[in-house]
Amino acid sequence: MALLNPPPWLVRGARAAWHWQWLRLMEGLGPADAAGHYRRPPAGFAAVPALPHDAARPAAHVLIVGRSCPWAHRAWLVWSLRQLGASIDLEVVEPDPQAGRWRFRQPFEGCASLRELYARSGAAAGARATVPVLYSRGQRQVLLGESARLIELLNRWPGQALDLDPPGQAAATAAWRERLQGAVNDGVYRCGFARNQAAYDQAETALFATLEGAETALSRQPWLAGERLSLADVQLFPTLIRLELVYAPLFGVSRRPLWQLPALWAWRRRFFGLPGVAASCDAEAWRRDYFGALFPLHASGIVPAGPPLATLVEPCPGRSGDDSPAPSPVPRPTA
Ligand SMILES: N[C@@H](CCC(=O)N[C@@H](CS)C(=O)NCC(=O)O)C(=O)O
Repeated sequence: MALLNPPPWLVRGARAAWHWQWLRLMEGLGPADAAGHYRRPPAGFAAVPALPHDAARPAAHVLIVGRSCPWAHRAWLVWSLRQLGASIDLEVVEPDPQAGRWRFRQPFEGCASLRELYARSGAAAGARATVPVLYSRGQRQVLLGESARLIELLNRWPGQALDLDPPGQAAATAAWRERLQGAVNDGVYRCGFARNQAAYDQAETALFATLEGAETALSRQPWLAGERLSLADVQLFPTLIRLELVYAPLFGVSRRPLWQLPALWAWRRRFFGLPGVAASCDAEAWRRDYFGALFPLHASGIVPAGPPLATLVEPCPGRSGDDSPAPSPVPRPTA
């Protein structure tokens, strides 16, 4: 009974002990610098290989993704938009929350986990085994494990004649990609994994300033870098489609709900309608994985109810006239 009204010294002590423990647990999610800013560790297999000679051969390569991972999602999107399924198989790995690693649903090339595949490909012992990964069946080797480079390689891969780095807007695409990578794609993690208020404030300010810049760009053109769909749009989508479902409630990214940025809202709806995009979105899996796995941020492991995905890709609430038809440069696949 006494604990219902604990003495202040006990509350103070418990808070300090919990905070100390929390900081130790956060180290498991990722390193921070001395000022408490989250610093994403570098990816393995980051060197960009040449386009393989057997790139067009059916099933010679495999793109390994996890459903909840936004970095994997961008690679999956390029795979879908350029219809690369004829030459690259898609392998979806599942999280193993107890072991904290990705595992294959069926043994893959003799491996039960992604870590085994990394080790067999020559990764250092103890290296992070991250998705996405492009794997060569011929070489029995991971070729590339860094998503920003991987989407560029997949854009050069023989496939659908869609160029997601259109020459006429190359500079704008590159500038947006660079800005998004730090302030938005990693920015939501910088908010969620910040170790103190100042680190969070800095990341959150940069994130919303960039989203407001995107809102301005999208109020005068259909796609982020201009008239044509590009890798900049591909990079923005995985973060924005998880905003209300995961990042706002879990990472504290809730300064402005997206419906207050109507051009961004309409852009997200337009992108969602592109071929293959909806099939890459599994909101239930995202919420289960994030709320279930990120124990230091959500110790109970309870997965809260969230808005159905369909409500996030409806016309912007309370506004008419934003429901612009998709000026899609993506050819529809024949049935
Ligand atoms: N820099 C990598 C990061 C990818 C990444 O962090 N993936 C996470 C899932 S969202 C992962 O696989 N983590 C597993 C681990 O750290 O062990 C990329 O962009 O490709």
